[in-house]
Amino acid sequence: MSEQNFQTLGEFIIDKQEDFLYSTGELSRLLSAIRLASKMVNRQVNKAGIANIIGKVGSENIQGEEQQKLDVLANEIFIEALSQREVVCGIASEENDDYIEVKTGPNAHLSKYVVLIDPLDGSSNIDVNVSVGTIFSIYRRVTEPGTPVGIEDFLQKGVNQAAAGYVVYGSSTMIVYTTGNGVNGFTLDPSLGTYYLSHPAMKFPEIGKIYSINEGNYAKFPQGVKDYIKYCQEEENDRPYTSRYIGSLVSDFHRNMIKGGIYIYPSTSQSPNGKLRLLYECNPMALLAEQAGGKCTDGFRRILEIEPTELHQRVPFFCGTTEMVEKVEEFMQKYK
Ligand code: P6P
Repeated sequence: MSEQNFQTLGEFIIDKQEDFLYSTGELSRLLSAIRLASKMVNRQVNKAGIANIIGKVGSENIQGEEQQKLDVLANEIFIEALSQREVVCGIASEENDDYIEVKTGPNAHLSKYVVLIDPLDGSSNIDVNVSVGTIFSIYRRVTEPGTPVGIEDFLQKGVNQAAAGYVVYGSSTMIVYTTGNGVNGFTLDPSLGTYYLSHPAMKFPEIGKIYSINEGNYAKFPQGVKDYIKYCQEEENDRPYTSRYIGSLVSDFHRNMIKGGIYIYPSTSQSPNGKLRLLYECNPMALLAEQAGGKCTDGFRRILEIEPTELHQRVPFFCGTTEMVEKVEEFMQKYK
């Protein structure tokens, strides 16, 4: 089928607009702003190897991680694209210590949405040319429109998300997102700058045989995780499974959703809450996983039901094919 017969992301957003309760077109404009920003980041990611933006800016973010220039640039691009269109009243980012109240014009504070982003997840892979991604999470504000946005607008359970998704800057660039009616994937044609619907109604396969975890931390894992890793490696029934770990959550998740698999970033003896951040990594990926028929927990609790207490809080993360998540939970339960 020739390209012009595929639905574009812009057409899809408009077509699905009536799915949003009391649709005013605001969420559509928000998603369009994310689409634009993703193309601008994609352009920078694709030339990172040659432009002088590679390497470190010498500054650190709240996580104490050295900020790669592309991290900082991606953050600026998304914040600018979202703020200038007054489609959100507030933004929180992995790269910013506190949330941002959007005051670019007379209408921003009337917007009913806030966005939380990890503008360039997996950025340690940038200078070795491995895939990276952007993760976004969208909520309706809980404070009164017209009043200043507050922390309570961001500290919402993941189950309240209005939309969530990611951009994967890989062998091709894709946007994958949900507004609560399934998961759809769009691939960018860079020659046109147009995203086309390439992966409609994405679903985890019933069976998964890929496990993604940084086994270098094996000695620090909880016993239940150690037991599960050994289970994956046993020669029995459909095992051993395949170990695949890119070191980029978006890429590992994307592959596992297409092929079937589980991604685990558990607590360790050094980091009792693991590494991944609840609000702008775990919650959006958890909504996508559940919308695609998968499961996502912290080893015991549904991620989407966790009550947030801090903007940058971390949680252990088990996400993917339902039967694989339930199997590792069985091992975790033994040592509860
Ligand atoms: P480690 C990237 O920093 C990230 O947040 C995820 O994208 C990735 O899966 C994980 O951390 C990698 O962490 O400790 O295995 O290098």
